[in-house]
Amino acid sequence: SGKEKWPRGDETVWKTNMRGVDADVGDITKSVVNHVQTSLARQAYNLDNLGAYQAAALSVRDNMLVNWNETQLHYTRKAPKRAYYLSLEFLMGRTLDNALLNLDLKSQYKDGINQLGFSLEDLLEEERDAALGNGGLGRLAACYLDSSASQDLPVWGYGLRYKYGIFQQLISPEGNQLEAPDPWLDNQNPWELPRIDVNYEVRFYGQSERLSEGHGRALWTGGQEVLAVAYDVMIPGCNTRNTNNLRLWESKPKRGFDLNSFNAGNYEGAVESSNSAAAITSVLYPNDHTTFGKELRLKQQYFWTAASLADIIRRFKNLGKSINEFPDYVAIQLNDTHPTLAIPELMRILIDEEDLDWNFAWQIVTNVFFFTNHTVLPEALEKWPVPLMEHILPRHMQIIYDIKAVSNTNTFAARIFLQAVEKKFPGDRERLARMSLIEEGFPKQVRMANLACIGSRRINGVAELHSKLVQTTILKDFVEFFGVSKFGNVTNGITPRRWLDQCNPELSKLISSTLKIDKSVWLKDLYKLKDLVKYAADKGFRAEWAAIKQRNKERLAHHIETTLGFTVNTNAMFDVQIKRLHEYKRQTLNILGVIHRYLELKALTPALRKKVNPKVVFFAGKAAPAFFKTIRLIVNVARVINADPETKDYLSLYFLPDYSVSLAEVLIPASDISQHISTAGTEASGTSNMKFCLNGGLLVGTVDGANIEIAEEVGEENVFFFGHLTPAVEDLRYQHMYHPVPVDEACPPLANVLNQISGGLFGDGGVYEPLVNTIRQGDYYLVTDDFDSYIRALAMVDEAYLDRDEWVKKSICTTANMGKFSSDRAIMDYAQEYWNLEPIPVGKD
Ligand code: NBX
Repeated sequence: SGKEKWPRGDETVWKTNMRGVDADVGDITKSVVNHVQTSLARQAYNLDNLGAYQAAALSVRDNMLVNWNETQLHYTRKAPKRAYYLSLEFLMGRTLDNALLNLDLKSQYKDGINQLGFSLEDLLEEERDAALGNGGLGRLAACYLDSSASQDLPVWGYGLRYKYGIFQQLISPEGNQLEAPDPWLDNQNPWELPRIDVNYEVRFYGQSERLSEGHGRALWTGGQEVLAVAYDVMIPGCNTRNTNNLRLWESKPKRGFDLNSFNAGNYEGAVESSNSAAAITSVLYPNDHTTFGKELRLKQQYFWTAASLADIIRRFKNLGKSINEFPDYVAIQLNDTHPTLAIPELMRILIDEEDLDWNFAWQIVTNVFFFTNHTVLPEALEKWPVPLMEHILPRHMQIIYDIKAVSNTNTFAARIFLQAVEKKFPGDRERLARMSLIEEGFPKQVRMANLACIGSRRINGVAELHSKLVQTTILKDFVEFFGVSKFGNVTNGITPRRWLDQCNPELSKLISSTLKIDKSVWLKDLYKLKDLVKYAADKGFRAEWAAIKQRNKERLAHHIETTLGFTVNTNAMFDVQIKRLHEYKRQTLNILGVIHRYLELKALTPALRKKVNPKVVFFAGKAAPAFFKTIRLIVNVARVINADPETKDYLSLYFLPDYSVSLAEVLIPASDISQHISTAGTEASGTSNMKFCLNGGLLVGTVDGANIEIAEEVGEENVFFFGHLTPAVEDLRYQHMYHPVPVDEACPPLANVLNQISGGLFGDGGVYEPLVNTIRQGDYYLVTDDFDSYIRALAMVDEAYLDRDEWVKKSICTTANMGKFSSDRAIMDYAQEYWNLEPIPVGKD
């Protein structure tokens, strides 16, 4: 009962026994040894690196928990408005190093671990990546959690606890991608806290019966009920006690198994329903940009949004406020359309369970949700077949039809849109059809972007150009309907904690000592880096800067040598393209450029070749099945080039398998240049471009996504731009269609490259025929149209690299001007311009 004394027992006993954060080495070794003995039940004399890592992790976790508990208590007492980041993907990577740095305990743990006979660096390598994401969208969510905690903002993440994260990529001897499961939880995960007591029932299938005419209540019964169980992951802020939470849901059968079947001796039937419940959170879908029509994926989306909303509403109700104050206490960010079912789900709760009137419920809903779009590629816009939705979520399908009817005829629509449309475009039925939540066809489909757009308070894109394109293409009708103020831009950002301090410790140290400020200051105000510009003129500083880049290249070479057995030439320029493989990202342009460079080298005399700057090209990235051929080509080109005695000192090429956050942390600090070469208008933002530049790598790129804003900040003289601009892209595609020009005429050097591939220079040319023909025919992503200008940009890179002093200046000025791209800036934008959220620092009042 509420009158119970709390805490129970003797309050002073509680207080004197509450632990704080371990500050000195003695406390740390004691806590690690304690975990070895008790949590792991192991002995000091047969402890391996994995065991020592686990004990160290548990000890660090204890320290995080002290702060986590304090933070949650503080938030509960202060009862501020909170924001929730709903993302089907969180690509967290490793935790231990990041936690040690954010808690400022790294040097103490280093000493303590040393005293116990281990090396902290070795232990860090024992940790498996948490890879619950495909690429940029999932990693962005992870950076945003770090920035929310670091700026004391009361933000929680909600996602799914997949048993298997993104697949492990293997490359077969022929160069094909092979996929293996990622059993990341097999060694146990010290970073998650199971909350068996926090669970919700989620219904699927069944019947929905309307209880009144029109848009009133309904009763949804029957079907299958699945249990959602919470697992909490602590998110420590940098240099603050604020520690936020990422809550991941696991699906479980509601009852262990079906007792009737079990009693009847039908053991398999008895576990069947438990298997289907567990399947919901078993695996992350590995496709980026398309995964539609799959029943299990739809079930994942609903399972996760229903459990998260139930949890958010329960927390809100504990405040004792009336439901109409919900938008004053809760903001929910929808990371792409994947959580859009939260909109009809909140309607269902408000109407069917809270008994609110339809219009009132809709007013609450449209003040709670915010929607971020991450792509304008038309094939990537999520749609669900109406029959599938009706089957799995009958009540939500009714609500979607109600929203459709009401939003097209009711107050706001009629007043603002329909009348205006009638006046401006009498009888414009096409416009209504485009804006409808339902796409006509066989079958009819629900358009999730339209639903997210109608149901949200504000909508944003992820870089200036992208946000413009969202407003002028896919959501144009909605801008004309709602007015432009509902639409905005928040340019993406990256956390400088992981993407500089953690992955490039030497550079971080040099920055702090040069600027004469503690790293905790500039890491939380990245604009401070600007002061580095004046040191670009300092020869000694440039030498140190260049030496760090060199050591990072050696670190990468060492990593490759020990994991893959290749010896990499560290005197070469390192040129890196690492990202998901996708046609629009144009890894093909890069590999065709490499072949072109190889053919040119072959044509030189040995004496002239000696004047060429050596270059090593790195690729990494996982592919959806449609793009396997590109990997195969890269691997087979590498095989030929790396074995050619005439050229191998001047050009070599590596495809590094199984790209991950941890691999990125080694590659990025080692790059001289990196490639971000999407067809203009197709890459919404890109975020690795920011990571490379922050680490002093220069950018080769198209005028696309956040490349544009990076060039604005660092100066166009420090970026190697090439290619057609966005407005030209459509015209070129039109020309391809109606006035095709053969590639031999359009671009002879490219035609030569394609002929060499077909001719078998890299093994059976027939294998690559589909890929090569796509380009010969003038491909949709304009490889032919951009090839010449791409080759010229790379020639300019070579020329600039010859003047090493100038190059290092460019590198310094690039890092110095990356302040804008801290995810702290981005998340503060969301907090102020979207969520209306205040920082709630722990222990400061
Ligand atoms: O989101 C990416 C964009 O392509 C990048 O330009 C952008 O920088 C980044 C962050 O805003 N999108 C992305 O990574 N999408 C997915 O991974 C994805 C995964 C599943 C799915 C659709 C998209 N069904």
